[in-house]
Amino acid sequence: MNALQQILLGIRFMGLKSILQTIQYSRYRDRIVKRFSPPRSLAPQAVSPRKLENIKPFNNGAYFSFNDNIRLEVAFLSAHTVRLTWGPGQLAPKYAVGGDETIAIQVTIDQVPQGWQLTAGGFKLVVHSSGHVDYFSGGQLIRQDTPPAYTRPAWEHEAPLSDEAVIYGLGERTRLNLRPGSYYLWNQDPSGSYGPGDDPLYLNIPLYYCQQHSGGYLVFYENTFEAYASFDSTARLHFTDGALRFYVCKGPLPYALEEYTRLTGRAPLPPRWSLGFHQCRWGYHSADEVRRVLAGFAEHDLPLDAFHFDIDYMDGYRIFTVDNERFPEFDKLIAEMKQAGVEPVVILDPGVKVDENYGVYSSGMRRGHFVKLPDGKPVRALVWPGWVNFPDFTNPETRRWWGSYYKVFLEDGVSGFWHDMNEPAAFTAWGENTLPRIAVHNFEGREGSHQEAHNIYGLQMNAAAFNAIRAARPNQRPWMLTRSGWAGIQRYAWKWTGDTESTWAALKMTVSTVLGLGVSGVPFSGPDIGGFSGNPEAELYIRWFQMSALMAFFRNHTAIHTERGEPWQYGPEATQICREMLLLRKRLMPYLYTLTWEAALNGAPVARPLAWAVPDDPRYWQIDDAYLLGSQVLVAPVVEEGADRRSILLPEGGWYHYWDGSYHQGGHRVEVPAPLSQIPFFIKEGSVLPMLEDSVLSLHVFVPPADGVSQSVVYHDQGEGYGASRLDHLTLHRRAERLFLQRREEGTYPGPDQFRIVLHGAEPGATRVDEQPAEWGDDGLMVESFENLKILLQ
Ligand code: MIG
Repeated sequence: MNALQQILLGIRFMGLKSILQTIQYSRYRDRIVKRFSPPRSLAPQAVSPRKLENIKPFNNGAYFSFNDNIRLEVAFLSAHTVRLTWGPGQLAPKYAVGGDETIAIQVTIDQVPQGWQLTAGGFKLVVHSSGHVDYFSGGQLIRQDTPPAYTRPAWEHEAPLSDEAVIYGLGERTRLNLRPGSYYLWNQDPSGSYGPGDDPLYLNIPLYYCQQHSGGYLVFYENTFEAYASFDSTARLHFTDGALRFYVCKGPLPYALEEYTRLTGRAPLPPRWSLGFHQCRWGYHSADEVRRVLAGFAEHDLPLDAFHFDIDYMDGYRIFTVDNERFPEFDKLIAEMKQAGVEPVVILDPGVKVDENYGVYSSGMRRGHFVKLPDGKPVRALVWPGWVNFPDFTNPETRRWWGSYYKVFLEDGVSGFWHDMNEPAAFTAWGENTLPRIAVHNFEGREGSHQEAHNIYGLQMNAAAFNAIRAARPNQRPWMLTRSGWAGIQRYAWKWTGDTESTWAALKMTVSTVLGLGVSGVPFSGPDIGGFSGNPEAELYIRWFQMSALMAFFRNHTAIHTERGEPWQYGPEATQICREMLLLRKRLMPYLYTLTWEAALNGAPVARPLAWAVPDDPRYWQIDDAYLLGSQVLVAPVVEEGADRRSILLPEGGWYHYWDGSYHQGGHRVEVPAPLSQIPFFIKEGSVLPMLEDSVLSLHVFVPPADGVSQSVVYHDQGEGYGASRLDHLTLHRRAERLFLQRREEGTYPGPDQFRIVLHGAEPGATRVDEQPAEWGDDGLMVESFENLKILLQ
């Protein structure tokens, strides 16, 4: 978009008055920035560690002192993770990495010719007297740090990359492999909409995973300041302030993520309904309109699980209010929805309208909850309600105060919360569309600038909400969706990919964005179906719908001023295809739900890059138009206009094509039909895929053609709350023409006690269930409860 188009679009979205106000805000901001900026001092000289002066070992590491007051602390946190902290510089607040760091790991420290060697199990570091640091895993060199450069207050850190290395991560990006490329780490609303190449976006995390031959590793920099990253012959990170503290976790990727999420926390189990289908649109203007939309879903026989209220429901965009004229008796509407099995979700923005007659504002003012200028006055900015103040979520008092308002909606029965504009985003005519950097935040009492608080603003907004909801509704699982965040955001919220263009390129890009978020520790995410800003043709809409149905977050959403986006707006064929996908999603629920359990257990994302399964074959590392959905399913969405076939390089092993049951040997490229009604996806041989069919749990067994053993699990609980759970461990064993399926229960949740067994890729003959002969029906073998199944294959 050029500047004029941007302005015209702005006028259309916000009206002329608001545009004029943006000019006012931009001038105000420039004025205060000028007034409060410190005088420029002479650029300091860069210094680097060159000479080791002193070393002081401790239980799990050592302190090193270098020339020019540069110091390094090395601390092993496990035999897989080491933390390095180069100073001077302010440490980050404990918002991402919490918990107790007293680690019972024994580290051996030896003097070696280059410097000092620290060993913890199979993980070894050599700190050179010259400031270089080498990392070894099982004796193999996996990474080498160049001595960092400190140019007060900025740190620059660099490590060479091997030729074949690919890089994933940095939070929300538009590409999967980030190499070569340069990136900016500063949470930002791209304004309007975004597509491939736009950078930065709403959610940045200074974390990357390096996938390479000699064993991969993950690096997470615990530094919230504005930063730059680039990956070419080296990986280079530049932090504009703060201490250079980072964690290195050894690969392969699943292990590294398990370690990283041990540090920054795991996503809690979500309520099961959140895996269903969510409907949303900006511009559902009244309760009547909402009712018509819900009726439309019922009429068209389209199952709906959640409905999101966008900003239209508010009274003049005042947070925690409802417009009583357009949405009278909101609590009744909410109750009606829930009665119909649809979970209501409301949007909340952080900006609080400046209005003396509005309780949230006056209370916040009275108690000093807003972000301030250095002179103590609250800083104003412009968003939907006009002038607003922003709550300071780095203040524990403010978090409690803000959290107390969720009760308003919890009492009405609202099920989930959607946090938008929390980069934070403000409307401007020029300059940065956020708060001025000189603004002051509380930081748990120690104070810091917006420069430091900006990237964790969204994280702390979600922390405030999560803790409040958790306390107010102790028997229900909080569910939140966020646009911004930072490391650790997975503990609180799911993430949607924001305002994407409605183009084929953006559809394809979304795969990369979702995979990159997953590698960055955010296991649950997904895009707006059809893209946000435009009017997709039916074909693009259908392809987008199909792909979203096979991602964690499955929501239809579109911008105000676009055409209506409900499935039936695209005609009967589209409606039918969407209906089938909705039903498929429902059938897949036991599998998807088990994936949320897995994410909660070890941080594994729902959607994973192919490198997850084939870490030693570089042919797979750059595939950005396909993904693994858990460990048993591979999805190859159609992301090209007009395509009715799809080719894909399948990982080693055998794969069953879902739609026609054909068997394909992995390790090379296969091509399958992809008519408009089908998104290609495959199930790995040896899988036992749990599906809910006619209220019975079907176990779909994908029979391996050769001898072998494989494991699957199914997780069960009541889908909400914190009660009993159960895992079914399933072991599938093929020996010649005999197939054994063994089931072992762990945990006390009672159901299910009936199963349907369905075989794929082989015909069953004589069968015994717990030693008793059993008969197969037309649609499989019904069994009550079982421990051992023996099937003679025909
Ligand atoms: O300035 O609430 O990304 O999903 O519909 C735009 C209105 C504000 C941006 C979100 C989008 C939402 C819209 N919001």
